[in-house]
Amino acid sequence: MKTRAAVAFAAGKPLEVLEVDLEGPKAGEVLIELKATGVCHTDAFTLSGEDPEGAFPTILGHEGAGVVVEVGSGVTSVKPGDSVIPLYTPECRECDFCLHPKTNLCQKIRSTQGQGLMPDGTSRFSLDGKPLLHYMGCSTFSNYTVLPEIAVAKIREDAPFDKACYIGCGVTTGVGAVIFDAKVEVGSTVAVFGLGGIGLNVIQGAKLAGASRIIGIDTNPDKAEMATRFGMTDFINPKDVDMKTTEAVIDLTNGGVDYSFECIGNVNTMRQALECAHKGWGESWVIGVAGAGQEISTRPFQLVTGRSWRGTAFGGARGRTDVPTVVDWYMDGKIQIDPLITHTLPLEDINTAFDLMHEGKSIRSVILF
Ligand code: NAD
Ligand code: DAO
Ligand code: ZN
Ligand code: ZN
Repeated sequence: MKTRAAVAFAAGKPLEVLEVDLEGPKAGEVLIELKATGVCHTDAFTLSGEDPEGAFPTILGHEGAGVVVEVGSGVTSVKPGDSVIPLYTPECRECDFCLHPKTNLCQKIRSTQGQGLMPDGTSRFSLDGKPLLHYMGCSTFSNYTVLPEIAVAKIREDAPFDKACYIGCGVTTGVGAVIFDAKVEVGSTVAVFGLGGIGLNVIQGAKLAGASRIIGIDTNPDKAEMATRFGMTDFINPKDVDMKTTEAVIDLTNGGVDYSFECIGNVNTMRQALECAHKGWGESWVIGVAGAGQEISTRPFQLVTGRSWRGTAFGGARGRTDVPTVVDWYMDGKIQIDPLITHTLPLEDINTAFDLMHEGKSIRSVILF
């Protein structure tokens, strides 16, 4: 079939919206009509050429929501008409990782997904007879896409696609890091470095968990208003404080926070986030993805004295199991998404969504098909 898609032909070039060819689903695969997709920093990171795994030409996008159109043989968990969210972190429920209680990083299709291919080693997308690569196993910047069944979460039918798509990455990553991975307890103190699309979701996750104090840190003072609406109790702009950010957090919390989350992708703020965690028990969680070749450092004594340094991907969510729960939290009013969707655009204007992100004018832009 033909489908409209935004194609990334090369790093650093704007996307081109055109008709491409899409093969139907093979055994164990699902054809989905995307209704909406968010534009995330990771798409921009790959498009910039900074992503060591980035390969072109490709169809980017990994934060979508839509409807199942057709299923390949052997597919049992979804059927045509089901509302779904594509999963860049799949859940096969049978690999060593899925069977381990401490991780959500299913490895069943990791190697082919990393190469931009379906599990059989081929692509379903092509243009003029030449293959186009898939991206993060999702390629949601296409009106139609094909995914392995294990990379599809079935969600409730009353969830609006233009909001639910954000659960495919940003919402689950932030809220899930607090609830599924860190398991923040009622009354905890929390510091959040970076108040963008991820950090705001960490803040609302911390509020949902019952944190007593939520300290937000951002060099852009315009971020404070929305963060306060989402549950931030104290704001630190590193540019405005005389002391180091670490000391400012320690000052506010009588020795440091129980949990800190780095939501920027900067190795210096990762260090600050670790070092403002409380001696003896403080946990610091890295969410931000640093540029290729970057390294983190601290004095090992920070760890010897009881701080832990951890990382989290997709909020620790097991996609097929936990994404429907996050959708319920939204539909039940436990978490907010609507104020975070600052722009909606047609696919033809997708490059504007990248511009808005780079100019710091959007929290999340959503493309409506
Ligand atoms: P964003 O650009 O919306 O937010 C980053 C915020 O950090 C901005 O508000 C910016 O003003 C602030 N900032 C920048 N430098 C700062 C500094 N030195 N000190 C204080 N504040 C600073 O980005 P986002 O969409 O929220 O994504 C954040 C990170 O999370 C990115 O690195 C992204 O790749 C990563 N991410 C990780 C996962 C995961 O599963 N681990 C998933 C999605 C995104
Ligand atoms: O299993 O080795 C692996 C890969 C897991 C990928 C997890 C993605 C981490 C965050 C990247 C940014 C997401 C948009
Ligand atoms: Zn993302
Ligand atoms: Zn698995």
